[in-house]
Amino acid sequence: MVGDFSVGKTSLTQKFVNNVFSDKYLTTIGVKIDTAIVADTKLIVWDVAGRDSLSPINASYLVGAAGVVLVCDGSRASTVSDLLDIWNTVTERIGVVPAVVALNKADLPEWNISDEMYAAFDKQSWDVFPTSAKEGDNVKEMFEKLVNKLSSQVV
Ligand code: G3D
Ligand code: MG
Repeated sequence: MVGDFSVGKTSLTQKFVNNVFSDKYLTTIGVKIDTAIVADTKLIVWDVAGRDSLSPINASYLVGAAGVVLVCDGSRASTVSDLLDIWNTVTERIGVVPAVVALNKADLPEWNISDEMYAAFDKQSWDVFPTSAKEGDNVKEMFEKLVNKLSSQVV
């Protein structure tokens, strides 16, 4: 799970692995590792904490990752454009791996994703899902798509 601080990495992970959403998550320390079985695949989810999910230390957690979930907060434009930089960090570190994008907080009325951003996303080999960790929308679909890409080795 990569993306800016407070975009919903932990909430999406917890919604998927435990199917609960709490408005009172404590900021996690370090990295939390969760597992979920999707079809015949065991998915091991690394949820890295801190203000910068790809600080040099955190970027080392990328090594060995089979794929990434790029998470942004659709109501905060900077977190959306940051995904392109984050993706560059990922590919420099581990190459092009299967990736899905969660445009999270889709339940919020403010939505700050420009047409340019959608066009930039279209150029990438990503599958993009508007998600809500709060209401559950598209969370399962997003993780299942990643697993599907991992199993079929489609980047
Ligand atoms: P992070 O792990 O990326 O840092 P968190 O982000 O999962 O800790 O979420 C940060 C804040 O956003 C939390 O609020 C959380 O409740 C909220 N949040 C996460 N996903 C959603 C969503 O889909 N919709 C809405 N409305 N809020 C969401 P607090 O207030 O606890 O900091
Ligand atoms: Mg977190």
